[in-house]
Amino acid sequence: MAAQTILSIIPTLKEKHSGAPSRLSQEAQDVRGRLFSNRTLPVSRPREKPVRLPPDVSQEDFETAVKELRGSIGDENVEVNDKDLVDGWYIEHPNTHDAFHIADQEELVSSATVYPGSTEEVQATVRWANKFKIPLYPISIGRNLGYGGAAPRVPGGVVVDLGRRMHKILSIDAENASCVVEPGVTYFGLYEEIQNRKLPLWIDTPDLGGGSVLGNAIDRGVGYTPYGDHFANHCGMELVLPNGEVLRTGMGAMPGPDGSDNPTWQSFQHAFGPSIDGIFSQSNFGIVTKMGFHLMPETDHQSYCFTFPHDDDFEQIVDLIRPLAQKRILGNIPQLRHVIQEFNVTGKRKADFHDGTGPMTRDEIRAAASKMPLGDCSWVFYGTQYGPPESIAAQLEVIKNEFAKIQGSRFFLPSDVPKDHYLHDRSLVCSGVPVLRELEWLNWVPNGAHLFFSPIAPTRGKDARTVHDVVVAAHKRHGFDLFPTLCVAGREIHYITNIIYDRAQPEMKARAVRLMREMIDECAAKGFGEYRTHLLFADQVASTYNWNNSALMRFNETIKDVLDPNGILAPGRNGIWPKRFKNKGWELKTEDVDLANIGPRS
Ligand code: EUG
Repeated sequence: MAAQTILSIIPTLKEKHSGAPSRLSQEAQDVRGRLFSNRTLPVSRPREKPVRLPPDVSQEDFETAVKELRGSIGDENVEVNDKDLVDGWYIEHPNTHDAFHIADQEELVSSATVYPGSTEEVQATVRWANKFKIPLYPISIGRNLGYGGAAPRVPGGVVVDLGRRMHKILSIDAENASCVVEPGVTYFGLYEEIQNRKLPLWIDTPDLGGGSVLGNAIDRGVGYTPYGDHFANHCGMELVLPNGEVLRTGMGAMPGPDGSDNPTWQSFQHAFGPSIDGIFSQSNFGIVTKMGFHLMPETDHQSYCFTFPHDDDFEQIVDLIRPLAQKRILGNIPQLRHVIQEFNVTGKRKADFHDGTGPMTRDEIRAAASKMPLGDCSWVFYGTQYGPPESIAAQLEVIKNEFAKIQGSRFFLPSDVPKDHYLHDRSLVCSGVPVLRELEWLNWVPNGAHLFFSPIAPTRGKDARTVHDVVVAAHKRHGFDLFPTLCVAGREIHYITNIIYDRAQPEMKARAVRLMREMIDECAAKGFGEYRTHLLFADQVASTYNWNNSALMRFNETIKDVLDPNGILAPGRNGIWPKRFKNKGWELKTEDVDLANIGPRS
């Protein structure tokens, strides 16, 4: 047992931009207690290696550079990363490395963290990086967990923690139903502000509410109200280019009268000329400092779930969802989960259901499920309908009639399940209330960490089956429990599987890497690619999008080298390497299952 610390008070949103809202203080404390009691690792260990310097920068030049940056944006706003690394947990998370390290904890670390306080200070930081040829890695909050967290792709890069000092909600326009935020505004923060102002607006939150609204959108994350496509619902950006110039996109490119912001900036995304916003998502072409979003007017809603008895109902479920989603009878992007997830949203451990290290057997899953509120089943569909009650009732009739085609399916409302059942949290998330519930997954194994595999499949039973079969076989080969969550739209599925591993077990981490590498290649061989990935798998995923001699990557690299000739901005992000780094041994491909010594191989 690891009982080694006097636990600190968890910061609230009032105390810290990345804190937990006070309405969730008790829940945060409980979940942290469960996570820490399932931890065998010490809080931190003495560093074995010295400060990781940026590539090709001497100790002396690094010190000169740090001194100069301190002079320009303030001593307290540049921190050298020389202290012990603390993984912490979701609310008290690091900005120095990936809390859920999949390589060695000390491998993917920054040399320093910078805290700019304004767009001008971001510009100053970018100009400084160009002068000293130091790679930057911007984060908003640093909670891109499962995809790399706060870690820079190039060890020794300087993390630009935008959120610490840039976390203002710049505006909320109740009539236009929109807002403009800085990088450090979390879903929690935006939600609480709207409640405080008593505005009849919803935000759209992902499953966990601590992420950056801006950061998640530029990584093209999703949520679960009708406004769930976060990038699609953005409207206008301000960003700093790698040469230090500031640019506004959309209508924001036209000045408003008398030096004001353009009055239609949050009204129309596309404006005039090429639509360039997209190239600043999942890229390393600019640092977004402000971003507008559309907000949904609040409405009545009803969450519910259906269970389906057999694993083999899978194709039929997918085929029944397709027309319902295309016709927009389904109100949001529903989630289809395997029943095994009923266990890990309770905070229980694998050890509560299974002896030994291998995956739970189907019989064990069945036995445990039969004692749970939804009973023995295979697939659980979580949906939500929106609008006036009469219209919700009519929609639900259509949906029930469709799913009744699967023998043994059952329908549940929140009132049918106990107060602590996950359906109640689903109902919150699907009406834009950010929560922490999904953190419970991490209790599955000691020192729980996670990694997402996120392929896109067409919404067609046989195609979804193809992806599912690859994933099932690969998990079996590598001895991992399989936790599929399918976010099903009318034409495509974000097939998300969450690989849960023990951070204290290098052997298990190595297996997770192999599992990822194999799933990426096997899916690609059948034509299925990921929508997003952990930064250490980005090269491999990017290389699967190689139609016509990698025309897409060549185009991206062309843009990169024009915008960022010194290669200072997030080299390697999403597999895009500037010429200074390209083909010098930084890329990590299928054969790179050993993630020690990331960087040029001697
Ligand atoms: C989830 C969904 C995602 C993602 C990561 C996690 C859901 C987990 C649809 O995208 O990228 C329960």
